[in-house]
Amino acid sequence: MAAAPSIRLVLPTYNEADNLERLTAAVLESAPELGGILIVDDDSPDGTGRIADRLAAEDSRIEVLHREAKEGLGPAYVAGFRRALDEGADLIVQMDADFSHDPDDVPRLLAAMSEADLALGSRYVAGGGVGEWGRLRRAISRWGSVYARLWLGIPIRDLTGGFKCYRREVLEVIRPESVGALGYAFQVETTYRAQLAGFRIVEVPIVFSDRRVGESKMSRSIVAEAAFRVPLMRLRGRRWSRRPG
Ligand SMILES: Nc1nc2c(ncn2[C@@H]2O[C@H](COP(=O)(O)OP(=O)(O)OP(=O)(O)O)[C@@H](O)[C@H]2O)c(=O)[nH]1
Ligand SMILES: [Mg+2]
Repeated sequence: MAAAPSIRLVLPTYNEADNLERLTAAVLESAPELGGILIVDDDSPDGTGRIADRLAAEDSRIEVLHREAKEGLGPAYVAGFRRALDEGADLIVQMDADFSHDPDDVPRLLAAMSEADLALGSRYVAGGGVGEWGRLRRAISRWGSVYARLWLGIPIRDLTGGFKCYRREVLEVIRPESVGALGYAFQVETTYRAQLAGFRIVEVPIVFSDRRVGESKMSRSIVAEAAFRVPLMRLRGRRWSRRPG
């Protein structure tokens, strides 16, 4: 029998003190096949990092990567992916720590990996959706994905989501450390590179809920970054067009 793949969850946190403990417990319960959770905390002022240390001391499946300052989601993921790869992970899951991504959806995302190299939790395929978001937030997300899809000419419906599972080879080929984006554009570019490199991408319907506790970190600059980076991705995309070796 083949050995079970080693699966790690990378969980970026910034001021998630009221969510983190419940979230790690819920994920470990719903997806016991997870080999470990790597919390990547950017020195959250609300003490999330200390909570993470306590959780790690209590449960050997939990580990913490402390970073010195808030640098944005992209760099936090890059650091987390690097650590997960160095530790030999075969599958690397990423999700938000604010319960917008349902811990009970993790097993479905993992199941999709039997026929995919990259599985995306998707709000914009049949069966997916968003919860009680305001009209503006809804429109930005929806039209952001359409905007990116039209520029990039790829069939993915939800390009900006942050609930994903990568096969390690994908991260080795697309080199997220060279993406540079901080916000949603990071999600778009990693998926775009994977598509151009010929990897199999599957969208798994999810319902995304608004964060229940904690403050929103969505900002105008993150949306603007995505708007200007997407056309640049298209221009530079050719170099990623190769099939994985
Ligand atoms: N390490 C780290 N984590 C971050 C940073 N920015 C956001 N996060 C975390 O990344 C995940 C997604 O960020 P959110 O702030 O929920 O972004 P969003 O879902 O677009 O917006 P809101 O839910 O409205 O705040 C959450 O777990 C955050 O705590 C950052 O700069 N560094
Ligand atoms: Mg959120």
